[in-house]
Amino acid sequence: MARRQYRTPEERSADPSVVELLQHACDLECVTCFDRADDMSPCPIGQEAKCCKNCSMGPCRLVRDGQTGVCGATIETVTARNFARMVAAGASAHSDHGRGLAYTLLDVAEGKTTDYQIRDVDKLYTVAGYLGVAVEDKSIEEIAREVAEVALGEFGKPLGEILYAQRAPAQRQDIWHEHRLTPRNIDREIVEMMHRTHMGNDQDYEHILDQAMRAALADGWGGSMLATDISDILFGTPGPIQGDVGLGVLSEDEVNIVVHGHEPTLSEMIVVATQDPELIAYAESKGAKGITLSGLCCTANEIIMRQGIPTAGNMLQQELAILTGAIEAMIVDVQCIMQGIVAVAERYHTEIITTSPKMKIEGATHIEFEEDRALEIAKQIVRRAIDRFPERGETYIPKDVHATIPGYSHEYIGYALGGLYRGSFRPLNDAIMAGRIRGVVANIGCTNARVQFEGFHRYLTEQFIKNDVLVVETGCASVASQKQDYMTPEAALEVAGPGLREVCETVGIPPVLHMGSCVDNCRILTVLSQMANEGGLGQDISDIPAVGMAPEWMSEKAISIATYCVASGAYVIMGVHNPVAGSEVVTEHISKGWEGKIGGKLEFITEMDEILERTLAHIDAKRAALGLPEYDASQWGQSGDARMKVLLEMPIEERIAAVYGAGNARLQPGMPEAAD
Ligand code: XCC
Ligand code: SF4
Repeated sequence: MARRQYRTPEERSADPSVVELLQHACDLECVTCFDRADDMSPCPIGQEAKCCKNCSMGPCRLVRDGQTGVCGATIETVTARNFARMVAAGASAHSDHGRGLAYTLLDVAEGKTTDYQIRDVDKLYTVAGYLGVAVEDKSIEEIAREVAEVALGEFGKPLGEILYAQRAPAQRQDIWHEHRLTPRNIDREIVEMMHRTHMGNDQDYEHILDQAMRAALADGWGGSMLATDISDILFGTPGPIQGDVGLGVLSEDEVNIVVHGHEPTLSEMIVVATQDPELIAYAESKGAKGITLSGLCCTANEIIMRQGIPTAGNMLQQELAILTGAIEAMIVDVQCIMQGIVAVAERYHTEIITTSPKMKIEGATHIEFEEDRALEIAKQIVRRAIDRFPERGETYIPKDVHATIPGYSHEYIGYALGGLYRGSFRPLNDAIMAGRIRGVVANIGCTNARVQFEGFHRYLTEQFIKNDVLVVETGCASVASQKQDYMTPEAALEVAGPGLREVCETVGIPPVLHMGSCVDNCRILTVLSQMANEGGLGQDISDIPAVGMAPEWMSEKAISIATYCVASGAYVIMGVHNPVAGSEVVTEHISKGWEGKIGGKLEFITEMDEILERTLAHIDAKRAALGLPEYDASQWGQSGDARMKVLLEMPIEERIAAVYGAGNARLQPGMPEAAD
């Protein structure tokens, strides 16, 4: 039998620090997800959604043309059902996260926990407005209690529709009503999705996929949006903050604690505990110089954008982080946590600590987190980590740290563009209308062991900003750009195209904006809505020259996000593989079919350059449909710091000639240079 082909570290990763650790893993003969991916090809039947196991007359494998399941289910029904169930699972994960935060807010309002506070009162008032909670003559606590109660009602109210649907542009709301896509309540749409895909129910692929859109909208405009809003109320609405990213943030001589997962309730308390002078002294008593906290996955996004806590890496770096030998404890809550970390941790002194009542891993320590004793438990966990420090052996930390400025919330972008009193998206719309900014790409989602780690993210982001496309990012994709040094304003000078560079220099923003974690993709929805409402770029999200993408997606949550963005009018491109490839009809339906029906479309494209081409073509087509001038890079770039920088790098003679024209007598070489 032919030996299986293993990819080289360079084939596995576009991030040099990860290449280094993959080589280290190889030297140690430590197995990671990259090896397991090479060891096991994806199941060809499951990959294309040709398998149904929804009842015990199956599992049925529909591999021949025209073949049906024992019950008669067609390939269209089976692929649509499988896709719909991915949406339901993804929507449930985001939404359950949102529910947890609503309960925390209720606890704070009722005084059941004093470890959390309401940090952003303005946001509380804003959200009260969205949820129809009157604020006159009420204390902050009363408002917070009512906001929490109405928010919790959104998950299961018996009548009506989710309130946040009204935050979409009017035309979008009409489209949703016309096709009965407006979610009624969050839980109901997910439950109905599971009901409809049970054996013997909905067997019309279009009808199944309509409900998939409704369940996804309940995520994007429901559970995720509530998660984001309540996180802002409790932990503060993000604004730009300086931070560091890369595995090099791990410390050689301090206790390293890594928080990994998604929910800010846990990580925010660990932040407080690691700053406790008593615990720092305790760490010193064990021979450490202090405590270094860092984050992985979306937890990292949550705490870097609010507290400036460094990010160690993204999803696929979780095992590799432990391979540094430098982590005393990895504290996890929910979502995207690979069981493989326990086996890697067993080779080291690292303790894996699970904390959520919803998740345990065999071989990990479980210390359950309770909101009313949050800080006490956080301190207990930190103390355990410190106790491990004397057991630390040899370390292998890549020297890889990158500066970043994350935290571009909807609110901050409005402020950056319009100022404190007249926060506005007008300058952004104007820049797109003029063609300085060609369009917008939301590059989001995961990293995936089946494709080269960050290969798509890095290549595509670079190409987009070179082509004057403003990029906004969340989740693991954003970590790739931060490690690529694209999330500092200086990146604009180096890489961005001339028009985008002018805008970035004027406003002082990076060409790639960090907008948060994966639930924060709803921030992108509200930004797009405001752009549509601002005027000049059509009436609806589907009119805006913008594309969403998750080229290295892996989770069911990513499928839910893609679906709610499409149902909100966006063109969304996903990479890796097409999970409905088993049916050409369904593949066509989620693309052209959905575009005809609701204005957005979903495509799975596995070639980088094809993603790039289709994205730019879509942006240009939307510009043309709006009657905007054709994108022309040669018009821009004659102003601003970039030109200044080029000038300053020239020898003085050339600089004078460039500024004043050759032979101009006003300045001659040898005259004193102006201060830089
Ligand atoms: Fe998970 Fe949110 Fe995907 Fe990253 S991007 S792998 S879902 S951590 Ni959300
Ligand atoms: Fe097979 Fe139909 Fe049962 Fe699915 S529901 S496993 S297609 S018999």
